[in-house]
Amino acid sequence: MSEALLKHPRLISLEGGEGAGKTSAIVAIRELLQARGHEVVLTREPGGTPLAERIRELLLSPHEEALAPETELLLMFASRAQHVREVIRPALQRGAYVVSDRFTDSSYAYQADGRGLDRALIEELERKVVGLKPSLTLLLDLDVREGRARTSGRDLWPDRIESEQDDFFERVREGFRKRAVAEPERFRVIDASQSPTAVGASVSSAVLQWLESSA
Ligand code: Z5A
Repeated sequence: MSEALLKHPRLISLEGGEGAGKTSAIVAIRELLQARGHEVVLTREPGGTPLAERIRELLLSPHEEALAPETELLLMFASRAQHVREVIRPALQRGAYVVSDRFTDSSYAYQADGRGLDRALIEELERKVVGLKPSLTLLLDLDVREGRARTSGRDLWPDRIESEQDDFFERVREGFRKRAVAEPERFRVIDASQSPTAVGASVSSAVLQWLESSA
């Protein structure tokens, strides 16, 4: 088990609420990095390996028995531990860029700010189980209702977390925004209410500036 938290220079994450447009933004980042000759691994959380994807199913499907917040947190970290060991570390070690649709910031926002779990527990899990932190995190910030309107009608049923009330998602949004203020060197906040083309352009320009400043 690792104790140190390494900010890896080729690990990038995308964060934000439901419907913020992470899926399209991640494609823009891949194109930009590939055009510069880099290998790029796109991945997501929870999930990213066959076993972690099974944990994702457990996390997102509705159950007759309510999932305790602690169970939810530990399953998020079980999925992340597998993902880091099987996909992220090997890719970084061979020199690839890894772009993850969500990473540990989501656990702080959803499980600490949203569910009210102890932040110190998450910090300890992050240090001891994950050991890695992105160097660049793009926060796609969007009004909660606008995000929900974008995704409503997409699925037959909302998943277990999507079924939460707006006040839960307001706490999550606020949690992300506070993290961005606390770590301005790592976060770039993108206005996700713009058109998809404008969001893609803002994301690409943020990544380009970051690449140039870290060269
Ligand atoms: N979770 C957690 O609690 N703790 C953790 O540690 C982790 C995760 C890692 C699953 O994640 C859930 O797990 C998530 C957080 C929790 N729960 N929630 N809510 P997910 O990433 O699979 O779920 P998501 O973030 O909600 O995915 P999403 O709704 O698909 O969001 P998105 O990827 O950002 O959006 P998108 O698929 O790119 O776009 C959604 C729709 O909006 C689509 O129809 C687009 O065409 C449309 N769209 C996108 N951009 C625009 C713009 N700019 N204008 C108009 N319409 C747009």
